[in-house]
Amino acid sequence: MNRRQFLKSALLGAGGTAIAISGFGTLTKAAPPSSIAAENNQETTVFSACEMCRNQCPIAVKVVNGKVSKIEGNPHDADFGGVLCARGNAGPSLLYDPQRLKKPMLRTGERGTGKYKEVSWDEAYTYIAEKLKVIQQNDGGEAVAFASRKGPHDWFFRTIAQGIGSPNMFSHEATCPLTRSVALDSMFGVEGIAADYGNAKYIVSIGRNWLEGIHVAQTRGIMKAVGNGAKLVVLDPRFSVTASMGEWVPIKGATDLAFVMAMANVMIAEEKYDKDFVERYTSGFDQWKVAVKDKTPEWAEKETGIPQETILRIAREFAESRPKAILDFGWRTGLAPNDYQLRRAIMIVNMMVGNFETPGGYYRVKNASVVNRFPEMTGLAKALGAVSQPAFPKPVTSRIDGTGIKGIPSQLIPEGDGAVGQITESILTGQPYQIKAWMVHRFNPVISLPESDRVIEALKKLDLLVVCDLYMTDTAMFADVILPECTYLERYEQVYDMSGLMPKYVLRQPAVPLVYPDTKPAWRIYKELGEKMGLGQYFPYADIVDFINQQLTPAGLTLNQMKEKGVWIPVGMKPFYIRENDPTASLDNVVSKPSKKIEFYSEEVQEATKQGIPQYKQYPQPEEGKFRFVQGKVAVHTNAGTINVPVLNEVMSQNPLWIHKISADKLGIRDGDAIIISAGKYEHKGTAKVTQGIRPDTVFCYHGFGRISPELKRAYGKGINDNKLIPNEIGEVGNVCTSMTFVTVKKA
Ligand SMILES: Nc1nc2c(c(=O)[nH]1)N[C@H]1C(S)=C(S)[C@@H](COP(=O)(O)OP(=O)(O)OC[C@H]3O[C@@H](n4cnc5c(=O)[nH]c(N)nc54)[C@H](O)[C@@H]3O)O[C@H]1N2
Ligand SMILES: Nc1nc2c(c(=O)[nH]1)N[C@H]1C(S)=C(S)[C@@H](COP(=O)(O)OP(=O)(O)OC[C@H]3O[C@@H](n4cnc5c(=O)[nH]c(N)nc54)[C@H](O)[C@@H]3O)O[C@H]1N2
Ligand code: SF4
Ligand SMILES: [Mo]
Repeated sequence: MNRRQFLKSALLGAGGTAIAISGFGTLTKAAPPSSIAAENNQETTVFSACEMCRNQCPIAVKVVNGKVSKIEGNPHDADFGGVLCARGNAGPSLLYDPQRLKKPMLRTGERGTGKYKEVSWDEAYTYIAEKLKVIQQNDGGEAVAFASRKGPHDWFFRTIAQGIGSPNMFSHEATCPLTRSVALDSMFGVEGIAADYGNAKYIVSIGRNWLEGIHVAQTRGIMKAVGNGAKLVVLDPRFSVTASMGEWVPIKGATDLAFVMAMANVMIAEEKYDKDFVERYTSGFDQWKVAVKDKTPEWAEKETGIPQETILRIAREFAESRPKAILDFGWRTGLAPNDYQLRRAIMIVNMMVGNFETPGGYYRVKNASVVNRFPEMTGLAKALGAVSQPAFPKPVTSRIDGTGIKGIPSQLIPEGDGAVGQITESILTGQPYQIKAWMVHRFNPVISLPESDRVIEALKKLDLLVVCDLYMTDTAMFADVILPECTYLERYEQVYDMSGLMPKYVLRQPAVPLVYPDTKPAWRIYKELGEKMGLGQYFPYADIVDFINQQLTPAGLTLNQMKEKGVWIPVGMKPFYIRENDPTASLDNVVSKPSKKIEFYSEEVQEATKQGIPQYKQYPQPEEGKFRFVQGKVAVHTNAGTINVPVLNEVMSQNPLWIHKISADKLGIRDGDAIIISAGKYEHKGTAKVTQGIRPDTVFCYHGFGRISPELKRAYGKGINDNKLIPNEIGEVGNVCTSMTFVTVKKA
């Protein structure tokens, strides 16, 4: 498919209906079932799951003569409505990209010089197994760090970590929603809380940009709400596509907590909150009242730069729309060091309008185990089974990031995630102990973690770096061993629980045979590596079909059943909100705190950070001549994952720096000019996009560009790598801090 055909299908919805307001944000609806393709080429449809980003939307893959001709949304899933985003449409372009990794490779030259030789899988496994054995013997399993983007591959990848007794397993989440997870855990005792955007009447975004940071079901929800007349208010230092759909509130970066506390102040002063909800279901309101007592709109105006009348009006409108009002809890949430307190405050204000377990509010994710707590629904859905593994050796030390240690802030870091930015520090400083090897799966630390140069320095110091990816990424180019995975269109994955208002399971299955026969799926790679390392007992499955059967049998399902539609939802169950018909219904089944209360004040947080109730912290604002540097997602790319995918690269291969016209004029910079951006000792070349759509004290670019691996032939050297400019400051609960860097800009 060339660029024109792609644009036609992705942005205009060939044969389907375009349903978004902005070209870049367009979602395309599935075409009606297409007739048998012309010229006797039989078209078949395979129901599977997308992986152009980690949302894993259900898809319908059209296959003609053993080749993927087109990908559409899976019409069997009502939450997604048969709709895909532009990146999902681009799947075939990734699948058939000749620049993909095709064979395992061993490094033959200096790190970063790109000198590799192709080897057999057996040679690659042997090399890794021998190196790890030496490290394990000399330094212990804990000297090996494992980092991956969270997902269904983790069962296999982390089995290696657990097998060698390493506690140092990290997800990418510290760069993404970690502070939100901490907030939800501390208040509800569980992270699985979601928002019912589609039914809301008033939605306030704190930098959540649904039209570019796409999640098909959420984005559709927002569009449905707005289509039904809901008001959308967007706090963002720049004018995002989402802001263009509602009221833009150009807030100063890192001051959102002041805005949220002032909303609470108004709602309490004017008694515009749901007293019954607060009394019945929550604890700690008295402490919260004290915390926000002096946080008036007048005070918040000085912090946020937003007029007090605006804050007052939004607080009133929000409270008056209750309970169908959502103050959004965000997705990429590591903006400032104490971001977890912002997320806690957001959820407290939500609970003040009683928007929990009612339509148009928040709800507990209803997976099978939650549903089975309700007698009227018992048995309609059964939980997936798990492949049972023998006991792993117990790690002999604690983790390098202190996760789980009581009495310090890292007590709050979710065990399965950790503070991934700490790996760089432990390699370079040896503190708290030395990391000697790093196993990386589906993750690109050089571009995704702050301070790229420091990450590279760390990678160069390792005894062993193993990277499993689809491309020769900016991290892979420093690896000792590169393992090529096949794409999502060529593999099965373990069945995935994607429950929302009802239980839901999603299947990924191959649509076509391997395009490059020497690539393999993760479930096979880590099983084979494990066997080579003498860890075979921890992989008790013959193949992935056996693995899936071990999951499905306890759930009363079969693989053939899953293949039919690609998704499974319980027969005879409807989406449900516990308080829809009875606003006093018990929430004991969904609030997982031992107190069974939604905890505004948290003893656990108090113990960890001495701030059991959110307190405001003032951070510096840019001085004259400097700018706050913020970043974000673009609709046609996924993070740093798709910039080299042919059709997506053709649509967008650069990320100019947004700068306000007034600021640009002062610096003599015109639209399209070459510029130099500086932050402390780091510098980056770029081009300027002069716009009115940003605060004059802020600059912005889309994330994921400025790639340094020459093997990414289309993406190499184009655009700005934001993380080259951002220091590796680790936030209070292990999060990255991506909105705290000040830069200067000059004409090149
Ligand atoms: N098309 C597409 N969709 C995606 C992704 C993708 O890469 N491409 N990635 C997925 C992933 S991994 C994620 S985490 C989500 C992210 O989804 P979002 O969290 O919605 O997206 P971002 O674009 O990262 O950030 C949103 C906005 O935060 C603003 N911002 C920066 N600092 C501040 C601040 O201090 N205060 C306020 N109020 N705003 C601030 C930025 O200007 C930006 O517009 O999107 C997901 N969906
Ligand atoms: N400064 C700054 N930093 C950020 C952000 C920001 O906005 N600003 N955003 C942050 C956010 S929200 C996130 S989620 C992270 C994302 O950072 P990462 O977790 O690194 O995610 P991606 O860049 O999406 O992709 C990682 C790698 O997965 C590979 N990949 C894709 N599919 C497969 C597959 O099937 N198998 C294997 N083995 N590999 C695959 C891709 O080729 C890519 O190299 O970045 C974070 N970093
Ligand atoms: S949001 Fe788009 S890219 Fe991500 S899984 Fe869904 S269709 Fe694929
Ligand atoms: Mo993310």
